Amino acid sequence: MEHDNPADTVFITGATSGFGAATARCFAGRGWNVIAAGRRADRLDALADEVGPRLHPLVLDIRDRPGMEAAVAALPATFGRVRALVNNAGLALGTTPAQACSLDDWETMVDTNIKGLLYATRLLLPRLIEYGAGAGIVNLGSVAGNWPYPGSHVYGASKAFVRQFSLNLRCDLLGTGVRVTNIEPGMSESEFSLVRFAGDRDKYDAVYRGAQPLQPEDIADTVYWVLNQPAHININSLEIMPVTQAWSNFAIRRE
Ligand code: NDP
Ligand code: 8X3
Repeated sequence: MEHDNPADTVFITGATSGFGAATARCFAGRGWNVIAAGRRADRLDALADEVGPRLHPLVLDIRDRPGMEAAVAALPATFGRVRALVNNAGLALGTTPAQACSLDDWETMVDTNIKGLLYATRLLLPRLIEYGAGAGIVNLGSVAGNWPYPGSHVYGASKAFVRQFSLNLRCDLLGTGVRVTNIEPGMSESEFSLVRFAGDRDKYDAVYRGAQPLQPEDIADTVYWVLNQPAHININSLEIMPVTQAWSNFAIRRE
């Protein structure tokens, strides 16, 4: 049972590639208005050309709090009735062990995955609450927020923050009708691994070689499904892996 309303708007962060771009196409293709946010203006322009006037490109850096405040305050009226926020923008930088990796990279992950997500959430909550029943926030967590692995340190911890923040938000939003979901994907094929390995194509290929990773469209369809459940249903969290991925044994250091 779906509740599409042509006047409904979804605000998607990180819409220039991967999950975000696929989600923008998915919602626009089903009649929603889409605010597509990200830093790369050329990508957003191309998406706007492809999708048409249903898509409002919004060039922004989610780490820039004053810029975020100004952008949300200046949303055009036709895109102002926001029913859904997809907090998707995020990144992992490297898999170097904690004791050797860059403090700048840690700060970038915290500023993007945690603080940027907080800015978008807090700034859009009044509009979502005004919409009421049927509104929702979908956060892009990760299996890395649930399970440890070497080199995940701040990235995984930032996603654990997103998971707990999602659950805590539900408590505060009780009675507003606004739903909150944390989607926790496993290995997915996107620019994520190019960003993580600083553009190293060999390392990117090695991540996916011989496996069948999730595709951005798989996650987009899941986001769409979550946000189009009947208004009385809240999907709290969804952990999704490709069939070709599973857990492994504990590591043991032996002398
Ligand atoms: P991509 O690298 O393809 O997309 C990341 C998006 O985030 C881009 O659109 C990028 O846009 C945007 N972004 C990054 N930093 C900023 C910023 N400071 N301001 C605004 N936008 C920003 O990766 P995915 O699509 O795979 O990842 C999307 C989300 O899903 C992330 O949160 C990621 O952690 C999570 N995830 C990914 C998994 C995977 O294996 N791929 C698995 C589990 C979770 P731009 O650079 O133009 O600003
Ligand atoms: C991305 C999935 O396993 O590379 O969040 O951390 S993983």
